[in-house]
Amino acid sequence: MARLVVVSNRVADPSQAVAGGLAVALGDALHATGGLWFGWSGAIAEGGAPGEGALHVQQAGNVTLATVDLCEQDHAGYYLGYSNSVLWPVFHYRLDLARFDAGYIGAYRRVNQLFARQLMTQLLPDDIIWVHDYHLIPLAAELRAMGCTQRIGFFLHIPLPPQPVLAAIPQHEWLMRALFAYDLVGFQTEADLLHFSRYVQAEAGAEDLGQHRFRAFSRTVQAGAFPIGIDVDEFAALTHAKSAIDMYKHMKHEYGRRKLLLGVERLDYSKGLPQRLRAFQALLKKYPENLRSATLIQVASPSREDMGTYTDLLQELEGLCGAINGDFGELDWMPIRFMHRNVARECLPGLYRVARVALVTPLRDGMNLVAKEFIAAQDPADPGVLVLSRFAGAAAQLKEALLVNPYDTDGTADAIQRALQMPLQERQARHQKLLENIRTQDVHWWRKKFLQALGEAGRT
Ligand code: ADQ
Repeated sequence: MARLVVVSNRVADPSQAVAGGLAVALGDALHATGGLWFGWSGAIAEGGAPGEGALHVQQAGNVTLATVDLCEQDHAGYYLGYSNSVLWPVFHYRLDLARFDAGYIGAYRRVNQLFARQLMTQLLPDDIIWVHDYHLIPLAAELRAMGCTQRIGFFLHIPLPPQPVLAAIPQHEWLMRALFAYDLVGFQTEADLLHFSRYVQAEAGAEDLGQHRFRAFSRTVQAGAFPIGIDVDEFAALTHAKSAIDMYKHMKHEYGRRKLLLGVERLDYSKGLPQRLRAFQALLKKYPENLRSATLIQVASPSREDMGTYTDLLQELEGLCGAINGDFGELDWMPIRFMHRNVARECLPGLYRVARVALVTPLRDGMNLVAKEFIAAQDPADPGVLVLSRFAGAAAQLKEALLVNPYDTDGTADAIQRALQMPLQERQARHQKLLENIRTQDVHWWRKKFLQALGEAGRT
C-alpha cells in the first residue's frame, strides 16, 4: 500500500490529545498506512537566511513529522504577506482588504521552493502526496521541477472566487497554471468548482474533457468538489464526556432564565461578526420581548494578531458590543458577552448544547465546521436551531438550517426571531435531517473520497 504524505502549512502531532477534526482525520489516514506529515514548524529562526530553513524529523508512532523553520523575512512575506494579505482576502471576495505588495510573491515562491527541496529528501517512489490549502498552491509545480513524479493532490479549504475577482491578483495566471501540476485539485463546493472551470476555460483556454477534467499548459488535471465534514463520532463522544457536561451544567445554571444565542469562530473579517452584532441589535429593537431575555455569547479566538486588519476588527467589535450593551443592558442583564479567546475543545460541545440558537453567519466561508459541530452536539430530543449564512460552503449541504443573507440586517434579525420561536417538533425534524447529513458526509467520507479520486485521476 502506498504511503500517504500530507503537506500543510502547519503540522499537528497525531499522537497528542485531540487537536480538532481535520487533524484527527488526517492523523487517522496517516496512521492507517504509516505516513509523513510535512510543514512549517511554527518556529521563526532568528538570523536565518531567506529561502533556508532547518528540517526537523521526529517519529510519532508510525507517522513521521517533518517540519521546517522559517526566517523572519520569509514568515513576513510568505505567511503574513502573500498568503494572508493577498490570497486570503481575495479568495474571500475582499479585494478592498488585499495588499498587493510586490515583495510578497518572492517570499511565497521562495518558501514553496524550500518546502519542495526539503520534502524531496524525504519522498519514497510510491508515495501519494496530499497538499493542503492556499499557502502551498505552487508546491506541486516546484516539486515537478525537481523531478518529482509521484501522484500529487491539492485541496483548497477556502472558497475559490469567480474569475473577475481572481483575475485581480497580479499573479493569477501563474497561480492557476500551478494547479495543473497536480493530478487532482479539490474544492469545498460545486460553486467553487464551477469558478475553477470557468476561469481555466476563459483565461487559460483549457479544453473541457468532461467529468471535470481539463487540459491546458500541456497537462491534464482532474478537478472535483469534496465538501469537508467533521468527525461526528469523536464530537458526540466529546459531548458526553465530563468537561462538556460540566460546561453545559454551569451555563444552564448561570443562564437558565435566558435564551442563549451563540457565536464561535476565529476573529476574522470573513466571519461577518459586525454584521451579526447589528442583526442582534435589530432583533432587540424589532422584537422587544427579547429584552432582558436573549443573550448572545460571542467567542472569537485570537487569530493573525500581528496584522492590522485584525486589530481594527477587534476594536470595531468591542465598540459595537459596548454600544449595544450600553443602549439595551440592564443591571441584571447584559445582551452580549463578547470573549476574545479560545474555548478548550473538550468544553465546546457543552457550550453548543446549551445554546438555543447558533449564529453562523460568515460573509464568505469555504465550508464552516462550527455549523457542523453545533449540529453534532445537540440533544436530538430538544435541539437548538442553526442560523446559517447562505455564503458558507456548508449551506449547500445544510438546507434545513435557517439560511440567511448576513448583509441583510433585518432579514437576519427575522430569522433569529423565527429560530427563537421555533416549535419543538419543527426543531426536531430539522435537526434529524441535518444530523443525517453530517453523519453521511463526515470527515472520514471526505478523506476517503478525495484519496480515492486521487488514486483514480488519470495521468497525462
Ligand atoms: P476556519 O476558518 O478556521 O477553517 P471553521 O471551519 O469554522 O473555520 O473551523 C474552525 C475550527 O476551530 C472549528 O473546529 C472550531 O471548533 C474551532 N474554533 C473556532 N473558534 C474557536 C474558539 N473561540 N474556541 C475554540 N475553538 C474554536 C478553514 C476554512 C473553513 C473550512 C475549514 C476546514 O476557513 O471554511 O471549513 O478550514 O476546511
